[in-house]
Amino acid sequence: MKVAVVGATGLVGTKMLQVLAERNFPVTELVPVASERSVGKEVEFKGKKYKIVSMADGIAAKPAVALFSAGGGTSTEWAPQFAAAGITVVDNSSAWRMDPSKPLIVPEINADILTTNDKIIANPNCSTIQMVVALQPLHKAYKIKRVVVSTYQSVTGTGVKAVDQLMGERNNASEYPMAYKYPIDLNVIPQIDVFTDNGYTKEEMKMVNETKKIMRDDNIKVTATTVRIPVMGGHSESVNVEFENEFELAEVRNLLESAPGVVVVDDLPNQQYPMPKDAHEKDEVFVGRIRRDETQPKTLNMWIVSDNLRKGAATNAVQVAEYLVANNLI
Ligand code: 2RA
Repeated sequence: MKVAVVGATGLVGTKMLQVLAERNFPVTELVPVASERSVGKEVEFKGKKYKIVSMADGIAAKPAVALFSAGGGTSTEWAPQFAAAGITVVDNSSAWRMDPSKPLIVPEINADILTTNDKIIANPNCSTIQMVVALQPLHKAYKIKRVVVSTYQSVTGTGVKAVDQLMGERNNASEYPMAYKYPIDLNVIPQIDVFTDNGYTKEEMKMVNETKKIMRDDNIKVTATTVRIPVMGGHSESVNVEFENEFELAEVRNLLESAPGVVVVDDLPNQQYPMPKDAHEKDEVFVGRIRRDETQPKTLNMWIVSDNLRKGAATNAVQVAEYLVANNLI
């Protein structure tokens, strides 16, 4: 199968190439696509070098599927043109996520809604994906009323420039780019993306809105505070969940242990809990610190960590493509 990766030189695009190779996605020919300034450069895939081509040449190559991670503006302009040429797009930007005519997919949860008519499929925001993978089995069992989440997000979610800022600051480099308004090393920035009229950031509202769409339940209330921290391996989340129905902690643990894509790391005597440095380069969502919120009934606290470039972006997109292949949808 001919596969295009659009935005092939970015952090997520590079990870998409790595994940496609690792998971042995049936790529017969790779079409790496990037902005004009990268056209002609080469990327390596499974030991072979491929020349980066322009958007127009990417469409002309007629891949069966195109994995996009090139930003919202590029997706808004180009995803419909790929789709019009019969190419199925899995898009990692926020451009199509809340469009009611476009599916927003986490394969463990709602890939069953996909049909051959879906030519633009949205990949959710990284911090949403890891949270819903852990919430879904608990929602099925106890019905979620309300979620209060605070995030601790890796600089890799911003991109190469933010990694360069963090390392530049840490190494006292004479010059480095500023991805953020403030220093990030030895700091914590309680702002991810721009502010909206209600005082929340776009990242926070993504968690609110995308959760309802993916879990197909508009009654789930979510309130979020999203925070950037000087870390690279993955995003962490402190999640407080109130249910309609009573739960047993042992059963919660069992449900999470048997949930697809979830690994429970929760061994207090041995001080075992999920951390970004352990989640780095793993595809699963790690859950620990599972305990009752003792201040009110039917309420749980947990800690969720995942590699945001993998399950939060590239791996999820490749899993969507795998689902499309396995179900003859492309
Ligand atoms: C971030 N949510 O971490 C973004 C990446 N999609 O900033």
